[in-house]
Amino acid sequence: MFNLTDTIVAISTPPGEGAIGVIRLSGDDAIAIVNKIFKGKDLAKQAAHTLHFGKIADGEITVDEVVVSLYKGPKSYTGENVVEISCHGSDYVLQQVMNLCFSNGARMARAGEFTLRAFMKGKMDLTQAEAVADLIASHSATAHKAAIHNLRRGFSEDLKQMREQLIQFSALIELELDFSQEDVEFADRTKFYELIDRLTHATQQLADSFRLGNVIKNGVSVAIIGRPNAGKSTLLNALLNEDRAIVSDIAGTTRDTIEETLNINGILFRLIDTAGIREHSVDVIELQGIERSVEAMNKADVVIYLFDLVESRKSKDISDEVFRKKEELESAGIKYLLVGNKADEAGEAHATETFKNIHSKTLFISAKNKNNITELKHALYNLVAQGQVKQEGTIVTNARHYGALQEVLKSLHDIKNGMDNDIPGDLISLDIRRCLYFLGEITGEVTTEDKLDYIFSKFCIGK
Ligand SMILES: Nc1nc2c(ncn2[C@@H]2O[C@H](COP(=O)(O)OP(=O)(O)OP(=O)(O)O)[C@@H](O)[C@H]2O)c(=O)[nH]1
Ligand SMILES: [Mg+2]
Repeated sequence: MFNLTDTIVAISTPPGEGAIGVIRLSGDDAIAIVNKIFKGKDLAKQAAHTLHFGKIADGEITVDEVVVSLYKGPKSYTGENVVEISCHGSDYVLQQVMNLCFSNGARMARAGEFTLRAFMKGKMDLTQAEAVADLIASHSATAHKAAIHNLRRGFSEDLKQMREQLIQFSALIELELDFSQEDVEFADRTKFYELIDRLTHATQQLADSFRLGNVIKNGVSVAIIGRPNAGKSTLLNALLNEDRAIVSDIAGTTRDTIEETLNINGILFRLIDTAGIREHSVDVIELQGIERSVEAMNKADVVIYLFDLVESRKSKDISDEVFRKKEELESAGIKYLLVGNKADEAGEAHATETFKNIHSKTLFISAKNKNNITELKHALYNLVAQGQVKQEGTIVTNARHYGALQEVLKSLHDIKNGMDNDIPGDLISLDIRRCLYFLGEITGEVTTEDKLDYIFSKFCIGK
């Protein structure tokens, strides 16, 4: 399915004008192809890892002045001959150079094909290849850190050690099978139990880190929900520290949802300000806004339910509603914070007294005066991180890895069960192989072309 013998070419910089634009070629003929269109030194005679200034020409016509970088396989990103042509960053120039590469025998690279080749040539394993994509897509310090950790084989090393320990043991068990007549035990069962426990613990930790990993990679959506005039837009502005949303004392000011991102301790939050929800609106536009609010609430990872403490002094309706909402959110399994606003006007004493039953889940703020906003940010962060932000070590950020880890856990469980029930060695051996298979699937030691195709097709061209 993969043709790995062609020489491939792609523009590796994003589209649009830029100071430079880079065209990358990889394959046996990369140097020969560029040599045909390059006016300058004879590239065939140059050493690897060198830079050369010259022109790219189409016959007599100069297309651009460029710098060419030469890499000779296997010491290159893909493990093949690689040439990068740094042109001036004009879409037109880049397209002309691409055309010249095509007419001299290169073919357009498929999405992720450079990195696929690096994988196929053993320059990196799958977790590293995937980390390349994650690194390029990282928008926050934690996402960046997780990607770099994987790019530098952090995760691969964890898995390799697990695999090696398991393989050793499996070899001993298989040896026993060869001597089955003699009823000997080479594999010390107590040690094996210990090993399986250790592996289960390590795998469970990796799998558990995915909840956070997912958050790191994709960010957290936070819907700010509440009655009209509760101060939702004021809160959005206070969290962002800018006047993003219109604030007024007219109930029903916000009509549409407004989304902005906020970085708290390296995790990206997408804050969504919504139209205030009231039961008896007759305004068609407001009703549509309310519909969107409900939708935002249902889709959000976290809901901030904001209520007005001044109103709650006037009527018990508000606190009743807050208690009801709490039940609702809890039974829907939605993560939430209950936040009482306008504490500046209502007074903390009233607030603490009224909401003492749900005290641990409630925060009192003044969005207008920016009081307790830092505490609210902490609460948001803790809600998603829940004390498991590890500073070091692997955080699983990839759903594919998570899926495979679940299978590893299942097989470890089966191995242990088998031993508990004294099942024959050859059956235990099968479970061990299954476990090894799924460990190997993560790094790509065992894989199929279909799977690779699926993984790399999500990359962009030129990567
Ligand atoms: N005293 C006081 N007033 C506040 C506070 N926060 C917001 N307000 C006022 O409450 C009113 C409503 O604020 P908004 O932020 O527009 O309320 P909202 O929840 O977005 O309202 P809708 O968009 O209509 O649903 C404005 O007059 C704000 O100045 C606060 O912390 N203290
Ligand atoms: Mg508003």
